[in-house]
Amino acid sequence: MTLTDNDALLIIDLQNDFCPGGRLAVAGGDEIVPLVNTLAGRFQHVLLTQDWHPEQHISFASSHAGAAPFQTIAAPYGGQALWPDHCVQGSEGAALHAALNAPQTELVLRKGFRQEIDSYSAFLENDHQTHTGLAGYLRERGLTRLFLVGLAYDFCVRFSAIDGKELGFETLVIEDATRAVGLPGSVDATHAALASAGVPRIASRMILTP
Ligand code: VGL
Ligand code: ZN
Repeated sequence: MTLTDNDALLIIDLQNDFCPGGRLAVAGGDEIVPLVNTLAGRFQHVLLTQDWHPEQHISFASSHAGAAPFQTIAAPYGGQALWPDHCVQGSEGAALHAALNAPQTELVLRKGFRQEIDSYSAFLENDHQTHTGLAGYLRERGLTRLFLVGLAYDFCVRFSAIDGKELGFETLVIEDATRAVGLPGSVDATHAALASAGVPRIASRMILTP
């Protein structure tokens, strides 16, 4: 696959709290870092996101009396899964994985910073109305095709990819450069949702082999 100046690698939430030892650890989350670094070296444009929550965020189970992580509550904007406290603004858990090496990264987009709205997607918060600004940025920069990697496949990668596609960007997921949270059924649901949205899952070798 030939990459052009209109292509961007979008690295989703490769942060300590989503890696082993973190507060919302994704199995093998850290394993993808070397591959992400290699991929980043092939792209002319690299962007990344950081999950970036205030204390007492709506998505934290600890913010809701009697609630436990991985339960779903009714938020004003619809169902919201609850998580352990994670990616608190400025904390070590919210920092990018120390081995992530993509110094040419042009944009760091933080999301989920509103107390009352979570944001899995890099484009639209969980109310599906509040924009993060990423679509406007990409359009102004002429970046038309996005390759997604990072964490977690079945949440932030999933919703970012589908919103990107729906907002008019050609969007692909490099599946071996992701890892999943893996709640019951979440990986299969993600495969199906990406397929019906027209987001291909590709292997990193399609980028890395000439
Ligand atoms: C994520 C759950 C909560 C993710 C973020 O990055 O996939 N998952 N916050
Ligand atoms: Zn989060």
